[in-house]
Amino acid sequence: MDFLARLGLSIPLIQAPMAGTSTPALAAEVCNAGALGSLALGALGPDEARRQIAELRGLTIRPFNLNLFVHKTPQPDLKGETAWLDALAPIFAEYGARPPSALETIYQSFAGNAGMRDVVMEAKPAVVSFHFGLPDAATITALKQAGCLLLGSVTSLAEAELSHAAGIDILVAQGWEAGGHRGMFDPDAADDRLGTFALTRLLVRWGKLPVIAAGGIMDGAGMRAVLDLGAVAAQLGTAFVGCPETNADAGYRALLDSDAACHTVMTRAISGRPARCLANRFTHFGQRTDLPPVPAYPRAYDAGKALNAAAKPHGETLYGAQWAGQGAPLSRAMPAAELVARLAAELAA
Ligand code: FMN
Repeated sequence: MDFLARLGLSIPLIQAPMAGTSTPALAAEVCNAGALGSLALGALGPDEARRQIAELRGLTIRPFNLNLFVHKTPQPDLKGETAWLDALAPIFAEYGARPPSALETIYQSFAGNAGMRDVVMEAKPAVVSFHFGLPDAATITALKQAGCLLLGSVTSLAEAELSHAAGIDILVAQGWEAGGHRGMFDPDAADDRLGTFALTRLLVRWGKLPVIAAGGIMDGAGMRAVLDLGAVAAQLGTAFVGCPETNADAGYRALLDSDAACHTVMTRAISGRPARCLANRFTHFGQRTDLPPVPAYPRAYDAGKALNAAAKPHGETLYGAQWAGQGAPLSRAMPAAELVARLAAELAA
């Protein structure tokens, strides 16, 4: 399959979906500049998802990607979650606050989610991508019959094999360098922590599906490198965080733009799943060795978001989910259309 021709792209570039950070405006600018823009629907319910899709459609007529989280639905664990909240309580207290009395499952998985399935089937986007796992066979069949190209994030050959067997069209090979949540299907399984370079090459040599490389790619040279490894395109997340079109707040932008960007940490403490974040007070807390187990995703994120909300009014922005990949020091804050044009020029140079 000719990925670029099928989607009419002029550059082999995908703006990564970034729940909480990417916006319809960002995706539209990227699409209009000739790359593939993505809307992250993973943390949204059907009403807000419909609203964002309509906003995007109002800003571009070009193909776009809708992204969904397909994680296992967590079981509440009152005892374990109380222990976690007790461990966080002293930090909340520093800001005159208390942790939530109990954790909630703050958003639903796409697995078995009829409401979100309706949203995506109505929208019939050119591309649908999955993170954390795969939907059931009936959903995959329905989306393919609707003409959607299906992308699945994978972090290993085993996940690639599952994706291939399920009917996924293209793999997004997410390396250990990548910013944001690691797409591994089972966050408790052993993780070989394959880097983007090794994983991309492994999956290209395996040869069953086209590969999009993701993780640590920040400029045209990085894109060229993964194309040379055999990828059909590069998916960049961190590179777009500093664009004015994102929802990143001032604290996140400032940290990304500082020497602190040289330090990122893979942590579960913020959300309950491994995710790469700029080193901050939350990742530092997560590195303590005396903590109880972090509750399941996304229940732990309920407390993580509450802590950030408690600290921010006091001027403390370092409890945010400031996701970024290892390439963060290479980030360039500029409008998305300019960034896409810059990447295209660098790639062509
Ligand atoms: N991937 C998803 O599939 N869905 C998401 O909602 C999502 N949110 C992210 C949020 C942020 C702020 C970042 C930086 C990444 C996110 N990712 C998400 C991961 C990206 O798809 C991609 O794997 C990663 O950005 C690639 O690494 P890079 O950040 O070094 O470019």
